Amino acid sequence: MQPARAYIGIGSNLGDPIYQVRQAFSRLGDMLSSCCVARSALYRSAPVGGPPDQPDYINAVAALDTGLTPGQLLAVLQAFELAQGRCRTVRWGPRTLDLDLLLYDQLVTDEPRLTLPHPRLHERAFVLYPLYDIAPDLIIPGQGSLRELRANCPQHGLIRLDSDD
Ligand code: PH2
Ligand code: MG
Ligand code: MG
Repeated sequence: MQPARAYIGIGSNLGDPIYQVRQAFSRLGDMLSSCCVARSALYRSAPVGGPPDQPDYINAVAALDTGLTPGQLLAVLQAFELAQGRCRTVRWGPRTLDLDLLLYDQLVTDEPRLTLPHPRLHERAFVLYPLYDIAPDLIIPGQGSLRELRANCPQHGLIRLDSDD
């Protein structure tokens, strides 16, 4: 069977976020039945939503070619979050690691545990800008071209970090 192309949004704002995101890249690179084919730059931004007074986030996006189903992939991502100390308490509260399945090929689904494309992907600068780094020609089902979505999304202070930051 042909592998699927999946895009994973990575976010952290606790426990040395740059380290957490690099660790996540490394775990995604070592996954069974999957191959990490692209990694974006790292970006820093103020928290969007959630409780006030959270630290800034570091975000990035990775592309995987995977033989896993969306459900299997989600389970692996959640295991990686737990392995990096994620506790689920406050919605949109601070976290050591958040791994969001953004897209799985052009699949559209709305199940209790998984909505694809990710429901807020199209309005979040901290997802659109790193995603554009690695897949500028992408079409987001139901939303249109990534190029246009990004062009219409203000950066809101999003800062692209140099690779040796
Ligand atoms: N994730 C959230 C809520 N707010 N803000 C930024 N800047 N980056 C995130 O990854 C983020 C957020 C919920 O997942
Ligand atoms: Mg998230
Ligand atoms: Mg999440």
